[in-house]
Amino acid sequence: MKNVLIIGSTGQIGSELVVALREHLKEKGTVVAGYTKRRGVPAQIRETGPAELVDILDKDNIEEVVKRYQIDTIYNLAAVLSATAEANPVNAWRVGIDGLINVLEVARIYGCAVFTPSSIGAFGPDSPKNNTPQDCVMRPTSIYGVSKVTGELLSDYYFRRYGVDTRSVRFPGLISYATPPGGGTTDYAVDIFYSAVRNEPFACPIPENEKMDFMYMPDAIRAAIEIMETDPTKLIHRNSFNITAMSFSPAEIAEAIKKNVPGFKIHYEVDPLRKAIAESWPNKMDETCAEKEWGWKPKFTLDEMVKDMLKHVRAKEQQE
Ligand code: AKB
Repeated sequence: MKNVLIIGSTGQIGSELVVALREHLKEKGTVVAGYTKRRGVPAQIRETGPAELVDILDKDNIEEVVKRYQIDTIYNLAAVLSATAEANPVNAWRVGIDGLINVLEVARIYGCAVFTPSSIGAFGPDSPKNNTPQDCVMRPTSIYGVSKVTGELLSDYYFRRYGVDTRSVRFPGLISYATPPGGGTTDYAVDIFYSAVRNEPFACPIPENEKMDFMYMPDAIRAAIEIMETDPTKLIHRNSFNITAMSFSPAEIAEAIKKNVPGFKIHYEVDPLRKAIAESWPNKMDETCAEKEWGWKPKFTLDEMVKDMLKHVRAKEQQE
């Protein structure tokens, strides 16, 4: 990995991955931040390296940037998250799949490696809920999940058929203070921190005891870098590896927050759409394939993540 293009560099994962990869590669490479007209590009990203307009639905545009910067690795982070995707399934499919095939075609022609994150959303109600295996029945019921499974299969197809070096992970709900997520089912686990530091009660859209997998962003960023740098001969799987760091329900994260913010209060205003999606996802995935094949190991536990999030969200709120 030397010259990297990050498509979707201003989103929840992208905005932190650009910074981490620029720091990781230093003068050994270039990290081009691909951004859209709609979102623009924050000063921090523009001032620390090249930034280019990249429309995932425009293959010629992707090709031109890849050629100009001699890109060898593409992080394809353009996605419409699960709850938002239900409002416009055709758009979610276009971004997730028409966009992905553009990226894969450019990668095939120019010999790039490609990382396209999958998600716990790739599983469905027929998948085992506990210790959900790496390889099992998927059959997701959300358009987000349908496009994630299709993306996994398409990425594996390009590897088998053309040798394109595609690799990825199934991310759990990601928790970060830097850039807010938008339209996900797991977003409550970010929003809850803003209520806690403002001393406001939190109205939770997910049922009290509904468990899902989660991960703190520093672990997620490390996973995205490590998997692309791992020795490919060790990989039995490619698209995509189960990875997780913690599994909790709204009641459990609320308890962990209460240890630090004793007066914190949560109540439940369940959103039927998010409830249905959450119920179709695993309680906890089994990540032993990622451990064995590329040494994956998360660092942050629930309590460590909660402490760190509270510290940073408090600091952010005080600045505003
Ligand atoms: C979502 O909730 O849609 C995402 C995900 C788990 O992929 N955060």
